[in-house]
Amino acid sequence: MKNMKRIIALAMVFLLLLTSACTGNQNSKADTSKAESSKAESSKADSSKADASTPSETSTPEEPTGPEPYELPIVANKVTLTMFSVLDGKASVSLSSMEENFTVQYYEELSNVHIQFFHPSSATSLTEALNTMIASGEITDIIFNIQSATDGIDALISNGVILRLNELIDKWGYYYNKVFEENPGFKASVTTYDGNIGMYSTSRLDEPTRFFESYVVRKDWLDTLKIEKPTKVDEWYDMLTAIKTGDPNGNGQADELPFVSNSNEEMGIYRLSALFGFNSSYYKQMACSIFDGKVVFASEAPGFTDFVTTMNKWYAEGLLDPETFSTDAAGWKEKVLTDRAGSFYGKMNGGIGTLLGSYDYEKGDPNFNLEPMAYPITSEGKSFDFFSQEPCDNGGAAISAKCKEVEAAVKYLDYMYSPEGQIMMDMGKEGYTYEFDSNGVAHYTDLITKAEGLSLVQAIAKYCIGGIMPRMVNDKYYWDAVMSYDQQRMVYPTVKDSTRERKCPQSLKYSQEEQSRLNTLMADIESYYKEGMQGFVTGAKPLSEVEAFRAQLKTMGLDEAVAIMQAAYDRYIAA
Ligand SMILES: [Ca+2]
Repeated sequence: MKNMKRIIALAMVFLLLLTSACTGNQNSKADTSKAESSKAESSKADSSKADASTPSETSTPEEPTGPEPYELPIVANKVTLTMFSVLDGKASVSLSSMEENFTVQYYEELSNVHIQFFHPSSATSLTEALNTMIASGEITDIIFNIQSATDGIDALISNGVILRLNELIDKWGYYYNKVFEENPGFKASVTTYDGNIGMYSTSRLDEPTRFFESYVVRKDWLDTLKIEKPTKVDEWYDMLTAIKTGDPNGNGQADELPFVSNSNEEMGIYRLSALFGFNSSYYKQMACSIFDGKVVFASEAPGFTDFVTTMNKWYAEGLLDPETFSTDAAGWKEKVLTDRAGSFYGKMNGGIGTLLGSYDYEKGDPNFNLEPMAYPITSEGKSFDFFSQEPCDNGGAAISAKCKEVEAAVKYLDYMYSPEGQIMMDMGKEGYTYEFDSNGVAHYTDLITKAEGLSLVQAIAKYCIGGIMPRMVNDKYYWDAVMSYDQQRMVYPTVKDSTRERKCPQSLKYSQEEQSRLNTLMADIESYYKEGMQGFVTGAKPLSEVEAFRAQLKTMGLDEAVAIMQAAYDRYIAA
């Protein structure tokens, strides 16, 4: 198995070598020659052998050639770094600090870097905790969740709170630099308006890991009703109506709620605007879409009137949960688990997986089944995805300007991006917390899957750093290992082929002035928009006022806000 893995790794290195030779990346020579030497335990001899294969490097040794690969341990003598990071609820069930986490200790053994964690109290908001720490001047060496501080990255750098990492990555960030080279757009995503890189960003480098949400339906009800999953908008209406009128839960009452909502992250009717070819969820890119290179706010999208009119009709006909704007995650789950909900928008794990796992099949319907549905084909003949993730998340870790062990801090974060570091963070130690099967798929061992009194994700959080801070990369092994049901694995193939041509990029960059102006404008726009949407859907606001609503948003400065976003989008495209 190990040999096979190594052969595959070498084959991939060779491919990379070819690819970067063709694209002529600045740092490709130094990087590709070292890619195979990333194994933590591999000897120095390996890397020096690799050096010999890069003749052009030796002729101009003074020229910057990008970061050098390195071996663990990171430092010869143990150093301690302090780290601000949230103690995830899944870990706090069994740990009082991440210092007790097995993989944190294992990484310390390999790296010689001891991490002293500072976990903010769950009683204060993250923003408040970060702001307080920054104001006190007593700042940890590594700061996770830095994006939640009130000051943006550029301000934190210019105020001397955190380090600009660009030059440090050039010097020591071998694996992060490789990510830049292998993922077009990634570097632009992590670079601020002022050209700073202020953090190591959390990321999803393997494509399947970027897809973990979809529409979900009671597949057993569709079978009972003898209908297929809908692929077009009118088929959606037919499906919801059939659920409403066909008594699929068999209790003789029309008590079914054909589409239910979870108001958290606007996982409700806002996600249904994809049926009309635009994004209406403020939670996602401030309700913006891209139409032919233009940033368009929801109320200005061509399908807007059609969307709100349809939602109003569906609401009036009882096809949408009457609590669609008020119910929380608990309320939504309860409706699914008590056989009242027909469909919803939800997550692969927290939705499909959790619900399949917590349903009472003995008391309830033994055929209970949830499956993902594709984004439907709109009247334009296309299926639009607005909600998948990009390789670069918005979160990440910064390094304090007061850090005394900068090289160790950079490399501690950087190694998490190496192939070995990725699987170590997510899965722990091979042979102890995980094993590879004969197909090369990593599985958690019984230590985790049979941990007493802990759910799978809680057990993972006790022993590994999969899915929680301070890991960097959500890798494909973890993505796969946390799925207990085939229905969860169906999400990626179900939604991956939709076009993302109208999806507004997650990380548009603004100058500090632009950001502050945008925040001011959007604060009022957001509340007026959401109030209006709720009114139109529920009927509290007559549909005859849609035009006045759109006009009012414009008087509130919508055009100016969109112009700021448009400029940022144009820069993003040009980068
Ligand atoms: Ca019924």
